Amino acid sequence: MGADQLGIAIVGGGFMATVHSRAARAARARLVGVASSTPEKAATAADALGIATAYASLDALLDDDAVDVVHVTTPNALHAEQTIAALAAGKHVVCEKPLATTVADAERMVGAIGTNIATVPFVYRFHPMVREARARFRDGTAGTVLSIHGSYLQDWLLGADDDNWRVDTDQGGRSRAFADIGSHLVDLVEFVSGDRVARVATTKKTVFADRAAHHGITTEDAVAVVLETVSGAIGTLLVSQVAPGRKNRLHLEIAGSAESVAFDQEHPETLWVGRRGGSLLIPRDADQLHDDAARLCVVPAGHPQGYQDAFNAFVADTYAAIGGDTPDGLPQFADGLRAVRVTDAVIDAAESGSWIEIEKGSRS
Ligand code: SOE
Repeated sequence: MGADQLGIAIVGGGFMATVHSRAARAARARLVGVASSTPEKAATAADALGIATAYASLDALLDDDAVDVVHVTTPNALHAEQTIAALAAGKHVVCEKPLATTVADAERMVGAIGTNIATVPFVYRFHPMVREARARFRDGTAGTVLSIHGSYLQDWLLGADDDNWRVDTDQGGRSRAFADIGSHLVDLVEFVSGDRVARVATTKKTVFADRAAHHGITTEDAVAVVLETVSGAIGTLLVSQVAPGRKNRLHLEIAGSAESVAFDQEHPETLWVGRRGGSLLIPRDADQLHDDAARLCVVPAGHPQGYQDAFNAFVADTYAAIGGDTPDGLPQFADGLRAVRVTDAVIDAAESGSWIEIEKGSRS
């Protein structure tokens, strides 16, 4: 079934619903309808997204045979129930990250997949220069992984008046900054390096216990992680949503025994490659890239690609998988579960003050 035969429905009406709808349209799929927390909010979202049908409920959406794929873009605590219902109704699912607020819920979601396609938008994997970085570790050019240094910094929650459902444990889960954006970072660490986080030690900070609408907040504004990988590499991650001037600055540098690679999501058109005998900045020029990176170049070098292009590529690969293809690097529910496991360990490590082991590593 080609993407142009797929009927798409979206659950939720916020910023991410808009991003998902643009990507579905770019894939030439049919946007059939929207459901939200109330019929009125569904109608507002349908109008804003230019989609014909506003469903009275999720059940009404799932009863619609015209819907083949459900994009779940609601608050984290709703993902498990809504996704499992959609899978049970025979729908394919794209569920926003974090996949769930607990490992148990994420495991239930993985268990409910059956023969459906179920993906999670770790979309930074779809920047071509991320694929180039990954290719240099996969083919041995960069050597073995020695150290990892990553950060993901934002400032949209810098003020006490800044508020969002994510700060609320009941809607977002026990972790906020790491679950929300650290999940992207740790996914990218493992995706690019080909290594896996074995154990973590953490410290975290909640700057505002009281915000405009939420009080007694315990979820973290910032979190610092020391990690060791299964292969024995070491690393540090800093994740903060209270870093003035940083809007969506995901930065990852991995040192291999032959080359370092560094990627900055706010400047995705180049990849820094560091060598003892001199370093270079590789441009996003399909002719100079590994095949898996070149395939994601949709405009020539010098015409910058960005976040929505990466999202579009993720959705296009999801729909291709529904059509029977096996696109390389597609983040599926198992990857979403992985990120939830690491997030859980990060918070456990902060609360215990001890290293938390996720899996056996060469140093543990
Ligand atoms: C807010 O932190 C947010 O929209 C995240 O939820 C997204 O996953 C990230 O890509 C951009 O920032």
